[in-house]
Amino acid sequence: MGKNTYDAESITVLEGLEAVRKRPGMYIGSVSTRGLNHLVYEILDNSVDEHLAGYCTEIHVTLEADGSATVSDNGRGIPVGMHKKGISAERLVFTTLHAGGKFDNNAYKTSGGLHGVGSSVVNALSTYLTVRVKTGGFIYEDKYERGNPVIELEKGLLPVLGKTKETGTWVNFLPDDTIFDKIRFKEDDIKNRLHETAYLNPGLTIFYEDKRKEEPEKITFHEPDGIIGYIKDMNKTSEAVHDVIFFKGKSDNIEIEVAFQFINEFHENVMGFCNNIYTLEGGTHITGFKTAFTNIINTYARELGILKDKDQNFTGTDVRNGLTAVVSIKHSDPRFEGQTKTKLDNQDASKAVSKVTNDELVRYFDRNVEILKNIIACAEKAAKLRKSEEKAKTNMLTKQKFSFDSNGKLSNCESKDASKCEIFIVEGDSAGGSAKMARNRMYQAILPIRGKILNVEKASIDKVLANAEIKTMIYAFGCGFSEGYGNDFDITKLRYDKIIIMADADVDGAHISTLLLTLFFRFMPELIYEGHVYIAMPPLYKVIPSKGEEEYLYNDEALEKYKATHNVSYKLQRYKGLGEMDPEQLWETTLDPARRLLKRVEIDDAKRASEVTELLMGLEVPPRRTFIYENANEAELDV
Ligand code: TTJ
Repeated sequence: MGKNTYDAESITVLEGLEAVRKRPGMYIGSVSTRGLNHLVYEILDNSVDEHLAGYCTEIHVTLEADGSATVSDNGRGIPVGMHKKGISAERLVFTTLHAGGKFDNNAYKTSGGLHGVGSSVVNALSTYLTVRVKTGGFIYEDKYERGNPVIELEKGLLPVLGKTKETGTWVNFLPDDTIFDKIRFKEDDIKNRLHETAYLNPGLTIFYEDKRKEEPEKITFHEPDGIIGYIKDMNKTSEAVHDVIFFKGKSDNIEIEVAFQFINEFHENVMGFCNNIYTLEGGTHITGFKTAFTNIINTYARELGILKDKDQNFTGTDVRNGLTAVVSIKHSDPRFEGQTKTKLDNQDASKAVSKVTNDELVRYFDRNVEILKNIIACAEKAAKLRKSEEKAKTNMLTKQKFSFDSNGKLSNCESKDASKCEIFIVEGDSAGGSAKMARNRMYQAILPIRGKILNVEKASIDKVLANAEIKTMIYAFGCGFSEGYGNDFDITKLRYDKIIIMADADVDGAHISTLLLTLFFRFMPELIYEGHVYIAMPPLYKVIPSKGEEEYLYNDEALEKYKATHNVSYKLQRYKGLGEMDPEQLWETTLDPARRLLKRVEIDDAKRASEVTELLMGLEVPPRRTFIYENANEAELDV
């Protein structure tokens, strides 16, 4: 008996999945909670694809009491029959990288970014995974452990559990705790994702259940109004300028749907989707929409005499002032590029979206001139503000020189190699002084910022920008700043790989971090998207035992653990602030890359970022604190 083909096939399969286990980050982005949640989305996307193909109306997503997750649908069921070379089609789906598209001729198969990498990746990263398929009158079952099938097939057929008249697919899996930092799914992200999926698929109902809770939580996500409902929901606490406007159309075989609404606020939120994939970095569909929108508004503004001959056109940012929009397209062959592979790259999408937007909006605005005038008024307000800000910027640039040492604040590092340099933004002059003495001068720059800055927190952003310390900071980074993604901001000029906020673990510290993060979100979002912003986590305690080593403890959990595991008397020193540490202690605990604890500020997507910005910029204090603390908890550990 030679090597049969089945064996040969399984060997390549296992080699493939072994690669996934070796470098999970390459397949799911990271092994943080974010990567963990991606496992659910990865499986979910298959059911959504079945819905898009027209065969599935209900999906259940359950976070099970044992920590596993189950996704099931009422679609046709993954084919269980024999595929090529004696392997069941279902097994190929779960054991071959990128097997997804081979079995369905679904035109909307997703293929972007972290999505669509295949159920086999989930399988490889799961302690166990069980599949049940209802099809052709029977229920079949298959099981895997760490990606390996554990059931031996008889004549290539899956075991039958029973009979049924229904069809569908059911998948239950437990993420592997030797791969992921933590294996507790984060329900808020999952709920948001399910809700978003429901908005994008108005014919779909998603039943969510969290059985990990004592009292299981159940939510049904069904949004028959689709993206119109999405816009309404996002704007529900704002003052709307008009009812949500919706249009759709098809051009060049690309389906386009747009919903938008202006609100009386000074910011924009334009979200793009391609085949239901959220495109954080935008791309051609968004460009097409924006280009058409800017042209239309300027053309009408001139026709209506709102812009006179001598007036300049409104800028794109002007015409989107107060705009909330969702641009959702379906493309048969989407390509994604960019830092996080979330930027749509298909050139035809730009033209198609532009054309449909132009045709449909002209038709709409011709019939609704009053609404059009109100929308143009939003652009006028923005243009006015922009002109005054431009003046402020030029003043700022000409009035003061920004050599780093001009105000004696920044102690820059010696190295010019940005990939190795870090800048610590330190709350308070005394901690700043210690940090300057303690630092590694070669690679660590220190910029002290005084608490006094808090006074400008509620001020308008141009006042914030006029603040000398903030200016020093922006110039130290070297990238300039801009409102909106892209524009004047040039991340390639960034002088530091890590921007580390170092503030006390008290309310004032939280405030200063808040202000800085707000500033970054609004003017330098790429710093956050590209993972350059960190929060230093100084220790809360130092324990000095009667015998044995002294230890720094970074949170109350660690203290509890220490108490539980050490049976000696000890002195407990509690740090109230960074200022209490001498330079040596500061180095040991907070500056030394080998020993410190940093949390990376990570934002799941621009939507969340803009919500956060609103939260942060708003005047209510309580929700803001929640953000800081929550964010600190979920942030990634830098090692
Ligand atoms: C493919 O074309 C033939 C009929 O069935 C189609 C199919 O595979 N449908 C399908 C797959 N529905 N649901 C899935 C699916 C569901 C989950 C939860 C997980 C996976 C990997 C696939």
